[in-house]
Amino acid sequence: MDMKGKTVLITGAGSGIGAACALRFASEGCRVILNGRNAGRLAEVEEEIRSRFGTETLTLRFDVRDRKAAEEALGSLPDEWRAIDVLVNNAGLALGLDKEHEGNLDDWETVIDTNIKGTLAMTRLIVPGMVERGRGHIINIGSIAGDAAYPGGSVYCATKAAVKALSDGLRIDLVDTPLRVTDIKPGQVETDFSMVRFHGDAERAARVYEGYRPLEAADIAETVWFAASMPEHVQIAEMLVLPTCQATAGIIHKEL
Ligand code: NDP
Ligand code: 8X3
Repeated sequence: MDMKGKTVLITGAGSGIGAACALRFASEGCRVILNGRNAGRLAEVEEEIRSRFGTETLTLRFDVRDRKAAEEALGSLPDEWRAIDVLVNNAGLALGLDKEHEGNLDDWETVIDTNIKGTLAMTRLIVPGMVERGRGHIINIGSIAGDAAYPGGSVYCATKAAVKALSDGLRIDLVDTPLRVTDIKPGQVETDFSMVRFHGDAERAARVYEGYRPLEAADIAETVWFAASMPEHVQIAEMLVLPTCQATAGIIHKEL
């Protein structure tokens, strides 16, 4: 479908998959609303979009866990930015790789609040407008982690299983509308994800991607773009996207 001039809101757009999605949509003439918490990183993405593509962007800096802040930020949108066509619920994280009976409850609360409640709040705030306008696409960034638990991943995996359930449920609830719902489920993508997961331990984070070629953020952005740009009668419900050397969350062929 013709995406030129469409308005796309991407959460967690200051880095990784979110930033790559922002660039991909902007490269096709979409107007992108960038969300995240880190003003500096968002400004860099905004600048790159302006200099490379010259398309319009707008930054809404808020924490997706803060419902009130999200509501206020969306309420502050100028009229010409209000009709959001595509919502990419991308903001998310894992913290730690601990056994379920040993991990840090505060970290887990952050993960649950961001990945599940943040996604849900954004959906609740933006989808009613899409329904009123009779058009819109919600693209949630799930994970292979949502398909099956792996050692030390139980809470993160549970949140991504929840993203799948929220996506499936929303698709059911919107079945009598022209809206589309997609769950993109990446395997290993080299981003800041592991640095965040391991609380800034760069060596441990780098080891995650050693000995094989992981996906790049741009690979996932391509699949997000694909889903968004398909003809209106085509709904990509779900896409599991892995590096060629990955078979399951735990089975990755590495040459170390
Ligand atoms: P990054 O850490 O690069 O990106 C995560 C982004 O989310 C950051 O820009 C961060 O920005 C933002 N974010 C985190 N918490 C919040 C919050 N509370 N409010 C607003 N923004 C927030 O990692 P990825 O790009 O890899 O992760 C993007 C998504 O992809 C996540 O949902 C992740 O679970 C998922 N994913 C990643 C995979 C991988 O292997 N990398 C595989 C499968 C799924 P800031 O901190 O500045 O707010
Ligand atoms: C991120 C991929 O396998 O580390 O969702 O959980 S994994």
